[in-house]
Amino acid sequence: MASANSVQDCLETRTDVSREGLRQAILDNLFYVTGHAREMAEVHDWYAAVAYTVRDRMLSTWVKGLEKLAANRNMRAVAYLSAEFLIGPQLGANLLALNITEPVRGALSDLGQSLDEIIMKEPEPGLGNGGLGRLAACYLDSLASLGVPAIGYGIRYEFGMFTQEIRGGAQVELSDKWLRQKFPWELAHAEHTHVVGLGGSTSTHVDEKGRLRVRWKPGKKIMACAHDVPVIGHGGRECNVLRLWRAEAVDTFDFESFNAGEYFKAVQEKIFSETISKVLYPNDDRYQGKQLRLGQQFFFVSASLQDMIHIQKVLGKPLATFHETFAIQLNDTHPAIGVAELMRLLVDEHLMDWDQAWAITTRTFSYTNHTLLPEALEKWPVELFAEVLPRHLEIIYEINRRFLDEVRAAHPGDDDLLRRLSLIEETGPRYVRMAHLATVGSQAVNGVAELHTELLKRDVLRDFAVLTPGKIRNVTNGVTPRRWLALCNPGLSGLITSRIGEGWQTRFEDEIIRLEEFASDPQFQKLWREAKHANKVRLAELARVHAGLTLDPETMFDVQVKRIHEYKRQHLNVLRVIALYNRLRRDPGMDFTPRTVIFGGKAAPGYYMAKKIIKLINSVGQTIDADPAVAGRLKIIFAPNFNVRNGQVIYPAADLSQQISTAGKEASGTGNMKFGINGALTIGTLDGANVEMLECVGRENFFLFGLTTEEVAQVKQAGYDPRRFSESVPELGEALEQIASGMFSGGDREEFRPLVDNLLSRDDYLVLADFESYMECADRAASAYADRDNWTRMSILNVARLGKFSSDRAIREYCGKIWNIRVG
Ligand code: 26Q
Repeated sequence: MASANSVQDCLETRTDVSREGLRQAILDNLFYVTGHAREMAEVHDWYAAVAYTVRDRMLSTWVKGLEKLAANRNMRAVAYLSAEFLIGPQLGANLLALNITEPVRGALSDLGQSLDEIIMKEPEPGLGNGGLGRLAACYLDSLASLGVPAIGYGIRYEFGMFTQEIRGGAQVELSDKWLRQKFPWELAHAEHTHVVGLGGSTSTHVDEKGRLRVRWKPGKKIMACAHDVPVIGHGGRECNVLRLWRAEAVDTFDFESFNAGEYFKAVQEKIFSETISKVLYPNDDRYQGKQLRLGQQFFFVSASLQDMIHIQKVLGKPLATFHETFAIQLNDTHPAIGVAELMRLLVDEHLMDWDQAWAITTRTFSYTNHTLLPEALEKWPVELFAEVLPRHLEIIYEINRRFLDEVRAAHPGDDDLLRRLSLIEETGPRYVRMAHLATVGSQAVNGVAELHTELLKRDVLRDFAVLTPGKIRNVTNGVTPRRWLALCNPGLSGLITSRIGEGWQTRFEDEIIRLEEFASDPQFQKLWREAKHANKVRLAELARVHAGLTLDPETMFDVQVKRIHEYKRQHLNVLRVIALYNRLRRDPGMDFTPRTVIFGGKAAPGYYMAKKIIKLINSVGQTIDADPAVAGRLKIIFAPNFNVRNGQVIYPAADLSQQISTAGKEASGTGNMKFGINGALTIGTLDGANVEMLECVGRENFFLFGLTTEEVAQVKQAGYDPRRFSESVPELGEALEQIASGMFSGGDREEFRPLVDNLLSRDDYLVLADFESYMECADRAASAYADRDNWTRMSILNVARLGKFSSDRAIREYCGKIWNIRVG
C-alpha cells in the first residue's frame, strides 16, 4: 500500500495487507480498540475488530483525499446535499474496494472465525427510505471510483429507517437502533462544528459604514457536529468523505439558562437540540408540513454551507469564487432551503451585495427532481416557514420579487404566468413552493429518466421550461455495478470475469456488452443457470433461517421488492396471483410454470392503503399455502424488512423482475436496473427507466404490457370507470369478489373492503384497466421461462446490454452536462 509521510511514522500493523499481517492487526484491534480478550469475543466484537482493521487501511488514502481537495486549488468539487444516504453494510463493500477480501477471510479463518458470518452481523445504517437515498449512495461510490473530488453532506439520524416485522400478516414498525453498538466506520470530528440558528426574529439597522443590514436573532441555536464516513473508490486509490451532521446542544446556551437558575429549561433546550437529528421521516411519497422536518432540512444544509465556506477560506480563496470551488447538487427539494441560506450567508454574514451573491448562488446549485406526484412536491405553509426561518422567508420574498420582475419584463401582461411561476402559492392558504425555489436558484435542473424529464418539462415545470429553455436536462439514473453485481453476486461475477476479464467492474458501460458473444453458448448458458440457481438456494436458505419461510429454488422466482405504494401497484400483482390460483383450482391438470411470487418492501407507517396491501399479500399467501391442490406450483410470500442487505440477496436470485407502475408515475426506478444486471428479465410498463432498459435490451427480451402515459391520460380524460373492467374481465371480477367476500380474511368482509372499494370506485392508478394486458404478458413470461435455453439466452443478453445503467455513466453525465467537471 502506498504510504503518505504521516503514515510512514505509524506502525505497519495498520497498513500491512498480508494474511498474517491482517491476522495480527485484527487481534490488536480486538484487544486495544474494542477491549475484548480473544476468548471472550463475540461475533460483533470480531466485526468491530475487522472493521477497524479495514478502516486503518483506508486512512492514508482518506487523509490524502482531504489533502488533495485542499491542495488542488483549481479543482471543482461536488457537494452532494441529500437528506438521505442509504449506504448499506460497509464491510463487504470496503473489502472489495481495497481488494483484500481473500486475505481477510484467510486471517479470520486462522482465528477460527468466518468472514461471511461476521458480514451478516453488521448492523446496516438505514439512513434513507428507498430509491432516492440509495441513489445518493451509488453516486458517492461512482464519484470516488472515478476520482472526482466530492463530499456527501447529510444527517446522522440516530434512528434510521424502521425495522419491519410481520405479525399476523401486518406490518409492525420497530425502531432502528443502528448506533447501539458503535459505528466503526465513522470518525467524529469535534473540530468541525458549526452553529445553526432556528426561529427568532429579524431586525434592520444601519451599520457603521452606512449600509442597511438585516440581523437575524435566532430563538434557538444548535450545534452541528461532523461525523465522517470514508467513501473509498474501487481499487482503493481515491477516497472521498460522507459528512453527516449530528445535532448537539450549544453549551453556552445551556449555561445562560443554567446561570439564571433555570436548570429545567437548560435541559429542555438540550433535548430539543438533539431532537433535530433524532429520526428519519419514514415517508417517501407524501410531503407533510412537519415543523421538525423543516428544522432538519435547514440544520444540515446550513451546517454544510458553513462548512464549504470554511473550506473556501482554508484554501485561501475569496468568496467571490465560491462557485468555482463547489458544484452543489440538491437531491430533490429536501435541501432546497440552501438557496436562501447561501444568500443569507453571503449577504448578511459576509456583506456581499445582493447581485453578486445571487450570481454566485445560481452558478453553484443544481437540482435533481425525483417525482411528478403532486402530493409529493414539498410546499411549506408560509406561517410555519416564518416561525422556523423568518429571515429566509424574507430572502425568498426578495428572490421572488426580483424573479417575477424579470418575468414581467419578458412577458408583459401575463398575470397568470406570474401566478404559476411564483415561489409562493397564493390560491388559498399561502405556501412556499420548494421546487420553484430550487429551480430559480439553480443553473441546471434534471430529471432522472428520459420519460420523467419530458413529463417534467410538459407538466410540473412547464413554465420554467419555456422561460429558460435548455435549463431542464436529463440524466438517467444508474446503480453501482460494484455493490449491485460484484459484491452481491460473486457467482455470476466470477463467471462474467472468466469470459471478459474484470474490466466491467470499472468500465461497465463499455465492457459488459462483450458478454453478448456468449449468449448462445450452451456451456456458458449452463454455468449461467447454475449461478442463478445457487443464488436462489442462498435466498431460500436465508428466508428459512430468518423468516421461517419455505421457498423452492426449482420454481420460477417472480419478484417485486420496493416501497409499498399504490402507484407501484403491488395490488395488481396480487390480483394476478389470485387469478392464477383460481385457474389452478379449476384445472389442476393444466400446464403451469411452478412459481414463487416474492414481495418485499416497507409501507410508510401512516399510509393506510399500503398497509392493507401488505396484509393482503400475506393473507393470500396463507390461503394458498393451506390449499394442497396448488402445493409445489404456486406460492406467494412476503419477505420482511426489505433493506440494502436483503436486496443484495434478493436481486441476484430473481428470474423475473416486476416493474409494473402506472405509466408516468415512477420517475425512474433503480431496482429495475439491479434486477436486470443480475440476470432477471423484466415484466414492466412503459414507465421511468423501463423505457430506456427496453430500448437497450430490445423488445424481444422484455415483457412489456399496459397503457402508455398518453393512454393513461386519455382514459382519465374520458371519465375512467373501473367497474367496466371488473364486469367485463371475468378473472378480474372474480378475484375482486373473492377478496371482498372474505375468502382471504377468514370470512371477514371488512378487512379488505377499503381496498376493493377504492379499486372499484376510484382506482387512481388504473390497476383494473391494466389487468388484462398484465395477465396476458405474465403468461407469456411464464411460458418463455419453460424454454430454459432461450430464457437463459435472454437473461445473458439483458445483462450484456444494460451497461448504460451503471452509476459511473450517470456520474460522467453529471460531470459533463451539469457540473462542468472534467473526469479522466
Ligand atoms: C419529503 C418531505 C417530508 C418527509 C419526507 C419526504 C420525502 C422523503 C423521501 C419525500 C420523498 C422521498 C424519496 C423519494 C424517492 O425515493 N423517489 C425515488 O427516487 C428514485 C431515484 O431517483 C427514483 O428511481 C424513483 O422512481 C423515485 O420514486
